[in-house]
Amino acid sequence: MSKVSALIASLAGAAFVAGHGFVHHVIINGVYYENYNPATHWYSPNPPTVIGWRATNQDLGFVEPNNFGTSDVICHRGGTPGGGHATIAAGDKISIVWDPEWPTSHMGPVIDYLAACNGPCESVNKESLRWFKISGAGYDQQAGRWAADALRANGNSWLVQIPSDLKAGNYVLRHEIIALHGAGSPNGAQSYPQCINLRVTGSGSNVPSGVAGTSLYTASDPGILFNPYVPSPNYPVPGPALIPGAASSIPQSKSTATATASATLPGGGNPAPTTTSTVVVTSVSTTSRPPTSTSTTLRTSTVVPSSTTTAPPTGGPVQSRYGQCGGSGWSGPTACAAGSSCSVLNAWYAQCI
Ligand SMILES: [Cu+2]
Repeated sequence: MSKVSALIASLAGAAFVAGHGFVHHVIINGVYYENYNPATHWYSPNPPTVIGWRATNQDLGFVEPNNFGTSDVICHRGGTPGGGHATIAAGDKISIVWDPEWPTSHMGPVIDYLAACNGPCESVNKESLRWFKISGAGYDQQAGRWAADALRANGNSWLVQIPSDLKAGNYVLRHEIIALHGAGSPNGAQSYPQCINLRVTGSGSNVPSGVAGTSLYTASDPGILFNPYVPSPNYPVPGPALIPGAASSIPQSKSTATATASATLPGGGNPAPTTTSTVVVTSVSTTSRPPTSTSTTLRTSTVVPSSTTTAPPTGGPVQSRYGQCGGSGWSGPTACAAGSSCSVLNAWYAQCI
């Protein structure tokens, strides 16, 4: 392959990888909580304790319909519970912020479920969770756009309201975008489920019944096997019906963070401060950053390694954002695409973030 065609091939690959994403953080009543970052925490020897579930979606990819009957669909591939949780009052709203920007090509619904943990969510068996749908937005005929487009237009974020009559307790929030750009073909839809541990407070008594994650969808559901390339699609949002009283979505707006908090541990405390000298990169977003006026619970900081390369490449191979750019034995590109830089996560892995 010539150098030119090799470059074209690598750029094409970069474009594909950039078409995916994850929930970078959430904001609850002005408080910013870092989420699990599959692109950095997985490789870190000392990742922070976060509210989000750990998973093996290092490619920022998806779960395919042929796996909708497997546990991978519950809280993404290989999902295991987040080590902490955030607290939210029933009736309050949570802003869920994706990164990088959700691609315009990936049209589809945005769906949110809750499941009671009946104990600490940090040690829950995901197979035991029973999910009920608190919102599910598909194609908005009036606005003429998909929920995923509304999400992108809303600063790449989605606002969800916890039912005001929900019984207090520990719940997992399963937030999901389903990308439909390939859904006209069998096994062509893409599910991006993201799970977050919440402790809900309040005086309600409602615990809606739900279904197992592996029973949410099948590959042949009308909302999974669906051709989106028609005018004003009449799209059936897949999965169980909304719980009584729930709206397909609430009016969307962006949330502003005025403080940052770390995850609360199952027993109620905060994680011990990180005192190691290990480099832990906790923020990769270029569109939004933790506020600098922080509460005392902020425990991690963004440490940019001294070996970071920020100069834009002037030639030679370029790695795309979230791709590998260094580490022991690495012979691939060491320059990073514009907007990202090469950060050393450990001796074996450096990454464009
Ligand atoms: Cu994609």
